[in-house]
Amino acid sequence: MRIPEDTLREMLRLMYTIRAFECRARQLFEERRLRGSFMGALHSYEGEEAVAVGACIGLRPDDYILSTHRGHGHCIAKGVDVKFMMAELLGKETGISKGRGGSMHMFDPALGLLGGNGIVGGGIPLALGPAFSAQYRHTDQVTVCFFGDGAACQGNFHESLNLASLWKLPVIYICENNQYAVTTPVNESIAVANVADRAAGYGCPGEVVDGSDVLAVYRAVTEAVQRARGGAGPMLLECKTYRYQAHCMVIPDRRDPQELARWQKEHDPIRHFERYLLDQQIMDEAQQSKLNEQVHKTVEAAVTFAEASPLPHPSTVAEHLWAED
Ligand SMILES: Cc1ncc(C[n+]2csc(CCOP(=O)(O)OP(=O)(O)O)c2C)c(N)n1
Ligand SMILES: [Mg+2]
Repeated sequence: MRIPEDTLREMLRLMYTIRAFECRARQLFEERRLRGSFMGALHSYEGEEAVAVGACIGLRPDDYILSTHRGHGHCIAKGVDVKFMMAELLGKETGISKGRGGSMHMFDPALGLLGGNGIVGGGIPLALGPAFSAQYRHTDQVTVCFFGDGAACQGNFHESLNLASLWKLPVIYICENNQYAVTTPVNESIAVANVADRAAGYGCPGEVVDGSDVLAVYRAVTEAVQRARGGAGPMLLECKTYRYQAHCMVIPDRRDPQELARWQKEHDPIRHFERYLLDQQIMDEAQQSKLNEQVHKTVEAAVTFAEASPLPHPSTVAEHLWAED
């Protein structure tokens, strides 16, 4: 599969953007927490960038995604402007969810982003809806449903995969196996070696993918999307990955620091892809650092935009609660 060079450069730009956004969001959280101006919890996607980017870069704007509590990477990869995301984090009227949602509830139907979810596994049954709708309307839109290894242990995972497979719904299930659910390691919660192995129980294909390799994710998702668009039904992809930060900003990290250091040294998705682009002479080091600099400027401009934006006016508290708004 030949990937155009512009697409490869865009993949790097998106991964840089996710990392820079997450890093800046953490700083803001730390600075602003006591003033109460940061909305809700914050779960960093640093380390997992290749999954969102590899999965979303080949999707069409009218394809749907369902995100999670750790969802900023999904939103950026699906095309949301970081200034509207930053404004959402600060609860501002200009935020992507008009300041009502915060980190876990970013939503933009125009981009096919059907929302994050504070309920672990909450997006898994919801994905059946847009997938059924696309099948019923005879469009060839697909739905990509992201969830974690912890979410894969919820009962609704089993019910949903069974139904999706039975009805051949166009869903691509992407399990982001970052090895932990808060502090519980996967080998203490999942009986089989791979979440993808469970696909056999639903009569659909399952595949383990290197989640630190954006091209591997892209190839696997492209194949799954082609299948789903062609009416062959769902597929379960398990992307093995690792998060670089604690579960969230208020829970101490109990993982082995050496394990984290090993993942960062051997599997960093950005370093890995930068090296590939250099080796293939698609970008040189100067172009990479210029791109990274531009991304940091964009994220900084997003902070300025968010800080300058107004809070929602109290008189609008009842607005945007229902679909007709
Ligand atoms: C139904 C439900 N149970 C528990 C929680 C608390 N909780 C928030 S995140 C999380 C762990 C989720 O792990 P995983 O699905 O692997 O996602 P990760 O955080 O690793 O990305 C838990 C238990 C919740 N939000 N919702
Ligand atoms: Mg996890």
